Amino acid sequence: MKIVHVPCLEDNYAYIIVDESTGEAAAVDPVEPDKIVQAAAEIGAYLKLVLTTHHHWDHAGGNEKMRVLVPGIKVYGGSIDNVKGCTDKLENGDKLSLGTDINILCLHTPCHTRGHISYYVAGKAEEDPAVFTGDTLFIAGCGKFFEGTAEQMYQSLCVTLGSLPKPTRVYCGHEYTKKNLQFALTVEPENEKISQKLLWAQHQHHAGLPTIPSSIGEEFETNPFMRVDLPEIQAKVGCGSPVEALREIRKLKDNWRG
Ligand code: GBP
Ligand code: ZN
Repeated sequence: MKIVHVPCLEDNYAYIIVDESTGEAAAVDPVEPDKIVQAAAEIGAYLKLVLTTHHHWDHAGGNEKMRVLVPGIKVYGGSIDNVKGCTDKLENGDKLSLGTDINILCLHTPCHTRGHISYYVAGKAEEDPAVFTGDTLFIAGCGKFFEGTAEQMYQSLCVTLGSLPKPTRVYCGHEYTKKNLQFALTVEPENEKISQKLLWAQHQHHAGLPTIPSSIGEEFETNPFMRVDLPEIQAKVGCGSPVEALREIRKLKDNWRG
C-alpha cells in the first residue's frame, strides 16, 4: 500500500491510502477536498472511501464536498460522533476492505470525542501495518479530553492502540510533534530518546518535512501519555496509578505554555 500525506489548513494532515494493485484509494479526514482530489489524480488513484476520525470541522468539514466531487464515494464515521456527510456509520471492530490487498479495522478510541474512530490498516503481509489515529494519539502527545475521561483515554491510548504490533506506523491528525516533545522533556528531562527525537523533529520542521509516521513502539518510548504504566513516570507527576498520571499529565499540558 502507498500512503500519501496531504497537509491541510494550519497543521492538519489528510492522507490518501492506495491499494497499488487496483489503484483504489481511501482518504482520511479530507478537509480540503480539492487538494485531495488533485493529489489522488496525480498518482492515478481512484477514491472509493472517506475514513473520518471524528466530527470536528477540521477533520470532517470536507466530507459533503467530497460527495459532490466524487459521486458514489462512501463516507465512514463513528456511529455516535455525528460526522457531517457520513453515509455509513461504524462500530468498534467493523472491518472494511480496499482494492485487493488492504484490510481496515475500525477501532473506537473515545475521549477527544465520544465517537472517535482510529483506523488500523493492513496491506500485504510483508508490509508494516499503519494506524490513523486522528486526534486521539499524536506523535509524543494525545488529544484534549473534550468529550471523555482519563479512564477512557487510558483505554484508547494504552490498551486499544497500545495493543497493536510495535512496528505499526502511526499517522495522526496534526503536526504537533515539536511542541509535544518539548513538553515531554518537562516530564522526563533525562529521556535521551525524547531529546534525540526533538532534534530530529526540529530538522524536519526546518526542511519543511513531516514528522509522521512514528510507530507504536517509538510512542511507548517517547510519548509521556503512553508511558503512564511506568512507576517512575507516575512518581514524577506525584500519582499512584496510570489513569491518575494520565489525568495529571494532560492537566499539566493544558496549562503549559511552551
Ligand atoms: C497548539 O498547540 O498548536 N493551537 C494549539 C492547540 C486538536 S484540534 C490546539 C488544540 O487545542 N488542538 C487540539 C488538541 O487536542 N491538542 C492537543 C494538545 O494541545 O495537547 N479542534 O480543532 C481541535 O480538536 C477543534 C475543532 C476542537 C472543533 C473543538 C471543536 Br468543537
Ligand atoms: Zn479534534
